[in-house]
Amino acid sequence: MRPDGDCISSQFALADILAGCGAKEVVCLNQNPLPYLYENFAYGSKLLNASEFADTSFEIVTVDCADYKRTNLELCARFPAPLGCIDHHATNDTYAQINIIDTHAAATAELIAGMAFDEGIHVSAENANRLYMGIVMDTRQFTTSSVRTQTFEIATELVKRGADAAWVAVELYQRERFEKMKLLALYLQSMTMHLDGRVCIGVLPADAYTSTGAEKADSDGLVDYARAVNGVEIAVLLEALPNGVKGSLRGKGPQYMVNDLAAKFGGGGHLAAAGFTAEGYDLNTLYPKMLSLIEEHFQNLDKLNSKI
Ligand SMILES: [Mn+2]
Repeated sequence: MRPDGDCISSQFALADILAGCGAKEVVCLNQNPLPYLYENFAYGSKLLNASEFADTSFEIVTVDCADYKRTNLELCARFPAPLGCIDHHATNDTYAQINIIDTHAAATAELIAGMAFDEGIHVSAENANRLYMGIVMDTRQFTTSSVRTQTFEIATELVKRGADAAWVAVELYQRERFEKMKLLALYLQSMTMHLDGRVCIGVLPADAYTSTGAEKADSDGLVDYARAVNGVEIAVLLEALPNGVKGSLRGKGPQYMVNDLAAKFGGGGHLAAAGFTAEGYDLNTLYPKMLSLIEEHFQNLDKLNSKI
């Protein structure tokens, strides 16, 4: 569902690795279309719609997916016992027969690259580019708290094997659609400071996509602009959906545990980056609720800190 760069890179890299190891046929499945930003990384294997895939002679391996239901409900029904799961989300509930979960990995691509290196599996220059892209995306160019020494070691190894850091940067950061910039302008306009400047919230109204011509995936990363403001500790993007609100949360560090806030609306994610979809809300009802939950969250965090 709504695959990000790490997901796409992990899918196509693993498909390439498995094909190289002798798998008869490997296909990649998603229920949403491929974001255009990653189209130059998504080749070599077929990309099919998860809701239509019914060939049960295949085994399912998920990547970068904490919750099996996010692949596609029809797929889950047809393949109730997935063979494998490779992931780095703390909220992964190990739903597969073989679960390879490393919550310290900065990206699933980092985990897959490390596994390939450990096993002495050939990593082509194309695959090195892919895996490098996944790491760059999930670490926001090596700037997240999830970055560790292994992240750099694995990235170095990928560059040695042919990953082109400058090419990947142009692909990811210098090909924005103008419509996305207009969506960003809407978000920036809406940004409002709260709680003595510790919180910045911005919203995208229901007509944000039709008025700008942007795509759904174009909202990825907008919330980082709210977090970029000096003094902001928690940043929020609230996006109106036909029957609810999609929220993205960012903390200025893992100590903000924004996944706890996302969990209040049935979501989850990482300590510094989390999201949710709250059904039955609109922007007018969710906004004040989110603000009071964050206020309460700060009080709890302050209590926690004073105990230490
Ligand atoms: Mn990831």
